[in-house]
Amino acid sequence: MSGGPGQIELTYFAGFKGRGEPARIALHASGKPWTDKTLNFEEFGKAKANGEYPMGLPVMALPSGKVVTQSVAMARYAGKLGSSGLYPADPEVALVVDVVMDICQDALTKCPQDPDEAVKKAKREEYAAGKLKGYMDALSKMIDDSGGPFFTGKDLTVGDLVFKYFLMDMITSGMFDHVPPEYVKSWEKLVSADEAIAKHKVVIDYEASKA
Ligand SMILES: N[C@@H](CCC(=O)N[C@@H](CS)C(=O)NCC(=O)O)C(=O)O
Repeated sequence: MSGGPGQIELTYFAGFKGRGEPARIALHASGKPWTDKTLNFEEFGKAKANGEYPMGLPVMALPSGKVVTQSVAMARYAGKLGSSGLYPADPEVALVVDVVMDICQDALTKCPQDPDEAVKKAKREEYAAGKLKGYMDALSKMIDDSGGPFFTGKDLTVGDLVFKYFLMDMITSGMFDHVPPEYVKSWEKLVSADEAIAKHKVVIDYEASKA
């Protein structure tokens, strides 16, 4: 990986995949030069106190000098660069990718919070049994409809990456408070898709580039 003035720079938290990883993988697959800038929580906290990153991370600096936020938009942009095909050219296939990414954003952003831990636990359990289950069912049906292993069929897209790193990894790593890692096991198709994504050459090549 390389970078510099006039090139792409992605900034996200050090040691975290989450909302940064789909764009990182797509940038790597694009073959374009880019820089992976990471901040630890202390560095982020200081920068935020100074008025930087008002919308949080990730942040992407473009070759034009423009700086943007919004992880899904970045994944989509990165998927269009080069010839990776990670964001499909066909409008209807691209729409399916966008639907997956928007469902995953909804699943995260509608997740209830509460300062009282007992109330948060109750709200999260209700969410897992209700709305989140609905999102998981919808995603599973999309794999059924595509024939798998991925959301648009046999080709990996940024939709698959967003699904894995925003949602599946978040739950299976235990970071989704009060939603247990084994929750995902109720959706066999989603577990299989997650495994197929992890084994895809684009992901393996990216991982190897970090080693
Ligand atoms: N809609 C934004 C949300 C960004 C966001 O909330 N990022 C989190 C980390 S995943 C963050 O930086 N939180 C700390 C903050 O906003 O100060 C996106 O998808 O990029």
